[in-house]
Amino acid sequence: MPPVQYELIKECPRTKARAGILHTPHGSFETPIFMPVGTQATVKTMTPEEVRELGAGIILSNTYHLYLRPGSELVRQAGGLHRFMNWPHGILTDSGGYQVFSLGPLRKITEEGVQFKSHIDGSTHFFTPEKSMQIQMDLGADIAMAFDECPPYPAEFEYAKRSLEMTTRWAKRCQAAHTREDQALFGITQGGMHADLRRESARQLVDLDFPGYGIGGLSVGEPKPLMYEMLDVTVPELPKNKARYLMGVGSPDCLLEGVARGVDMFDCVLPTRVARNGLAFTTHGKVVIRNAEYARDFERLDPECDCYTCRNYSRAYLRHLYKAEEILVYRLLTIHNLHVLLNLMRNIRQAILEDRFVEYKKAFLDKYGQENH
Ligand code: PRF
Ligand code: ZN
Repeated sequence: MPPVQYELIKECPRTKARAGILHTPHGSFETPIFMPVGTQATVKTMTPEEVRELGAGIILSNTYHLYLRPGSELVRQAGGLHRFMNWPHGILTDSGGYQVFSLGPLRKITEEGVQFKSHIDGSTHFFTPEKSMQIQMDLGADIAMAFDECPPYPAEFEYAKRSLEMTTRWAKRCQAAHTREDQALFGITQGGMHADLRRESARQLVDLDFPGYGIGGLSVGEPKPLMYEMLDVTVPELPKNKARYLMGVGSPDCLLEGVARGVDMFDCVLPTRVARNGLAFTTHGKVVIRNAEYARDFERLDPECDCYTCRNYSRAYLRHLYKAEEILVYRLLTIHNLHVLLNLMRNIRQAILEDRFVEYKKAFLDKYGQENH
């Protein structure tokens, strides 16, 4: 039995949305699920207890960052990532592929792997599928991700085709190198913005029989309708009894649209990153707390939210903290944004279970408003 199992509980009769449970060595988590991002073995500004209290079951961390600092060997010596960071629940590590490709001119891709320069000290490193597996086995997350290439947007058909074929060969090398029995290895589908290539990639990876599938290469600058189209052609290729994870996507509208297309797992730096730029997601859209209009606004951040921040602080106070660069504001906005997304996922799941997902989605989006990026 693979260490991570997806259990399907209920399907929406009118969309591809589904409610399930993801069983891992560090607990079972209700899906659809949002995974807060803890790139450097910390969800920025939060203690693990606070993250847990907000309802998170599984978080994401990064091979690339932890390899460079403090080093995966050190994390292994500390007893693995769970113990090192004091998070005894689920962890998924991304493979480093995407982070390395995001370095742009600092990297060079060949069949063997990717050479890149550290963003910290400029030193040269080489990642291969085998190396990514070794690092992720050292980190010891519940779920490791295959080492993939995420083509830039837009990518020509020929480039995207060669890239997805290499990603499949890399996926096989990852499987051969991955030997940790208490860790699951998920494959990642690619294919650029080409429907045929998306299907081809998914079929090739399904043949390799991974215990779960990441859907990569989306939310890389394309218009949202195009991303939804790619999901529409990818997900039906994936097996029903395995988890599907849309990588790097986490705005409220994309979560709803992704769930409607059969996605079970999401991660995104958005809620934690924008919090540090003074931005809050609310049920009525985004609030830019630094704006002058909130200077004397003694209303709560979101009167419909029951998070710690909204129960206790006014917009005027949060704006004051932000203008004064007081670090408490980053924590307060992170608490709120994570609560909004985690609560959204709970509400989505309940709506699926009660056969009212379509109505819930429409009501949420009508109120939240449309976003185009
Ligand atoms: N591959 C990997 N990680 C990712 C992506 C990908 O394509 C994306 C794309 N949105 C985010 N994170 N390995
Ligand atoms: Zn709130």
